[in-house]
Amino acid sequence: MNKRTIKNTIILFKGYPYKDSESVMRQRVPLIPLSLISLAATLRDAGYSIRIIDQRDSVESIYLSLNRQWDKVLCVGISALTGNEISEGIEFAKRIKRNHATIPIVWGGWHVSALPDESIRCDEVDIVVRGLGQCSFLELVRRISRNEPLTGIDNILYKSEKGIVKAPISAYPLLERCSLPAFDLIDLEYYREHSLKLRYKPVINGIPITGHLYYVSSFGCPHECSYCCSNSVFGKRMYSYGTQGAVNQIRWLVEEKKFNSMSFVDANFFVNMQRVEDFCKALVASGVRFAWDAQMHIRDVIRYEQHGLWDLIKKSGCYRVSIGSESGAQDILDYIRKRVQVDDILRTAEIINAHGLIAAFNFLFCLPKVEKLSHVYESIDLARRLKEINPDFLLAISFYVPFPGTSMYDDAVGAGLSVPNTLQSWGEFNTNYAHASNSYPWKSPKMERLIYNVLTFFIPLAIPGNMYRGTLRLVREKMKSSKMRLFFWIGHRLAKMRLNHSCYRFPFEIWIFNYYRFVRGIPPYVPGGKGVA
Ligand code: B12
Ligand code: SF4
Repeated sequence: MNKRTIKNTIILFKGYPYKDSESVMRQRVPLIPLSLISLAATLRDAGYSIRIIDQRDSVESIYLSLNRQWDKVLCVGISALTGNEISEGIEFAKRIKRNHATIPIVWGGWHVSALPDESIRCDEVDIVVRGLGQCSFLELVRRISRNEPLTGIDNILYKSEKGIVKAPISAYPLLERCSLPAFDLIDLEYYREHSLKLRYKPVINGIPITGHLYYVSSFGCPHECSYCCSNSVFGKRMYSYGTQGAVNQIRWLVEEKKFNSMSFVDANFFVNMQRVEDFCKALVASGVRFAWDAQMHIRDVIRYEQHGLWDLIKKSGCYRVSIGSESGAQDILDYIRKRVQVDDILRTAEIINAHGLIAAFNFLFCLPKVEKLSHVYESIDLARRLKEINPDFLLAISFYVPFPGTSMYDDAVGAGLSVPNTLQSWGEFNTNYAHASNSYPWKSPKMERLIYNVLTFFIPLAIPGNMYRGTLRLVREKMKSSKMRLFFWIGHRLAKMRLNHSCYRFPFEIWIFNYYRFVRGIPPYVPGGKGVA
């Protein structure tokens, strides 16, 4: 290496979450690397040169494309969620270790933050950064560039000559002082074009959608749901970017880059009411016209109603909130520490409906240790009542997949689940319920079938909505043949009878429907796993 070469480049890498062969998306739909552009912004502003690797190619071709740049590389940052992203990260790191052994490899993201001690033991990991990367990573990079010791940087673990050093955990500095994600460092047009493939609704609130984007304005959540590892990654706190800066960036993304639909993927966007009020007011004042949706906790829906904030939220472009209702059984709500009553969920639905927004209610099933058939029936009853409030409400179902760093994960292990104990083997951990659940001791195919049949077939057929998914009215509009219309009408009546009598045995309608799918070459349904709050 030329002695005068300045090592100023940081390579940021994130693999793809699904193994191609198991992909529920069936093709590589590019996922915008939010974690990488969030880290990149602060580093770039401090004068470093950033190379983001955004999953478009195989690890092999990515590695080769970097061929001439290695002399300038100061360190490599790898971001990974549990599962395949780890495998791809390790594969990439192995190649670097083989040929450029002195380049430090820093890992961050949800998995290594939840299991830092186990992760740092992996040969392909030199340093682990826990939680918010924007803050610790910059200081880390500065020390590496000056060849200084890493002592005194909180929230990291690293390998030293004396062994593994574990720095204390502390609250992060104010995120308001950090630079906003560097969207300009990636090929936004490429993501915009692909984003349209995922939309099933081309017009929202009268706005023809030209691009959909995940946007993040805050991190962390003070709640303690027992299936979610937010607390083990960010603590029970919440950190947010400055409001006006985020609104200016959103305006640029909408007006210049044509992303006029956004999902705020904050862990819990609405948790700080003052922040949301300021944010929505700033959006309205900016005049930006776009459609957005976000996750919301049941208690926040009620709180916002008490403070009269719903009209403002709607005016700022919100058209849908996703609610983690999870269950209609109080026992289960208590077990998952949702800290709400079943009646609160119904009240939530009334409020959202009264303000003319759409809610997507997520139900979580197949939990270890506690779940009984009677709980499922209670959830079915709740789901039905929610759809009766507004047939356009969406019902989303998730089947529980255990993730480390949560208390329900400990219950899953207690219930006999055998789990990996190295970072490498976590890379093989299957995050897709349909593939993984055969190894779950609490698996109940009978319960799964009931849930799937009722929530995705009988309820939508009995109480059809019209808005976002292909439910009955929409299908009927499209149907030309009167014979098909008759079939749907019969199915609708039968589904209503089933709901009225809670009778779901011998679901011959589904058998006929599946036969129809089979004849048409439509693949069978694959249940998914728990994703977000
Ligand atoms: C958008 C999203 C998706 C998208 C895209 C995922 C992707 N791979 O990009 C889709 C819809 C595809 C998806 C799918 C799934 N998801 Co998801 N998803 C999210 C969501 C809502 C936002 C992620 C995001 O982009 N955040 C914004 C970025 C900026 O934050 P970040 O990644 O945390 O990065 C920060 C820090 O972690 C850290 N950091 C991250 N990487 C690095 C690297 C270095 C070097 C450093 C220093 C720091 C660092 O610094 C960053 C900036 O502060 C999160 C919940 C959340 N609010 O974060 C869940 C979440 C990530 N998903 C989750 C799950 C379970 C899933 C699924 C498994 C669900 C399923 N069963 O099908 C699948 C498969 C995901 C997988 N295992 O790879 C879990 C992950 C748990 C885990 N241990 O991995 C989360 C955390 C939800 C939850 N609360 O449980 N998801
Ligand atoms: S599931 Fe949602 S509300 Fe519950 S702790 Fe996680 S982020 Fe917070």
